[in-house]
Amino acid sequence: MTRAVISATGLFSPPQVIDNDELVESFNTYVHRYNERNAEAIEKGELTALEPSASAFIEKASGIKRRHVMDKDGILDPERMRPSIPQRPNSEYGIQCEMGMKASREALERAGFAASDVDAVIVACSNLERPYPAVAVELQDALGIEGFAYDMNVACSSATFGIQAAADSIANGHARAILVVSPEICSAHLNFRDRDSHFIFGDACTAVLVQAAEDVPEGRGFDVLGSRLKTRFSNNIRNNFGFLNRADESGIGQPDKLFVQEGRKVFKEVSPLVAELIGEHLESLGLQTDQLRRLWLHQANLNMNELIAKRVLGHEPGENEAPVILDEYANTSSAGSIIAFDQYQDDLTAGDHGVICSFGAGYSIGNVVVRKR
Ligand code: CO8
Repeated sequence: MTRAVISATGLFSPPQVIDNDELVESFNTYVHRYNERNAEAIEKGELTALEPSASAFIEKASGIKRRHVMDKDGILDPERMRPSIPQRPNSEYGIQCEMGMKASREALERAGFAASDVDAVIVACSNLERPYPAVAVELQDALGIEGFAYDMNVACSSATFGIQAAADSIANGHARAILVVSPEICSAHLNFRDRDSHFIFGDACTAVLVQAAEDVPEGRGFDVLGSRLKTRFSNNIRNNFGFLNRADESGIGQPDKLFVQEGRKVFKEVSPLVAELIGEHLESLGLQTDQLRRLWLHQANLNMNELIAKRVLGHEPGENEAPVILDEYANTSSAGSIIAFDQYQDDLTAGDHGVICSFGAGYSIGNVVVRKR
């Protein structure tokens, strides 16, 4: 069986940034206008007045200070509160394909590997701009790759599930080099009028180049020692947007066609599952937790990551033991743990072990144990 190696990663982060104060100002303007417009109904008890948001709450509850987005103006306009991303003509590459090209080219450049030598593309993310043709096939075309491509969606765990799919294809001899690309435009599926969640997400695209070990020079990349996936059904993170919406007019425009969650329940239910799965996976590979140099965890909530890291490591995580990138990027769904991996790996030396672990909607958990080459 051929072992898989993560030979390089790439990141595209949109240049437009919204900090908490800007986001809260827009939200609170919306709240003020809503309460004024509905003052009479609120007075009569027919409607409930909306509560304002607060930057201090956002940073304390989540660790998020700012987020990169594809369109700042549309999101911050209190009369709009969603990005403006016009549909492109079919003759042009789509926006997720374009994000994927940028991240993939960075990964290929870092690996010193030609796009024409890649055998397959997996686009793995939470929201795809259309059902078909697959964004992955479009990206394959844009990069000049022969072979095959497909899209997959396991929400926050898409990238780690994609890495396992790539490693399996390599092990089975179906391909020797696969790009796993996660173009996440979370801002387009976020309800910026919902106080509980308007601050959570940002946009980003990551690319992971997975290759057959024999093709990667010694000293480059990370051996994939194993991966473990787990899913358990839950309605606590849900999005009811889909092609059947137009067959039921009563639902169109409802908030549940965007991201909804019971954040506190997610926190409580998912954290122990994740810690348990990482522990069991390491044990099955004959590894002790004190051999771990790094945990690149899903980036949804700072407090959640600290709790999981403490449970796995048996002590408070030291500096960079479980790096957090939420302050700069917010939750970028499946791209989050890969951004952490991309940005916090240069100090590792050959033989160091680490874990890339995603968790979220489904519920879904994807764990990949790696060793620096
Ligand atoms: N400003 C001020 N106060 C607020 C605000 C706000 N914006 N929002 C809530 N509050 C208040 C509440 O009213 C409440 O007040 P009170 O105590 O008086 O009732 C108080 O603050 C506490 O509220 P919560 O209990 O809701 O706050 P938490 O401490 O639980 O923090 C979080 C909320 C940050 C949402 C937290 O629960 C969390 O992060 N949980 C984990 C969630 C998680 O991991 N989710 C996974 C995300 S899913 C994913 O990653 C990918 C999904 C697919 C992508 C979709 C793309 C869009």
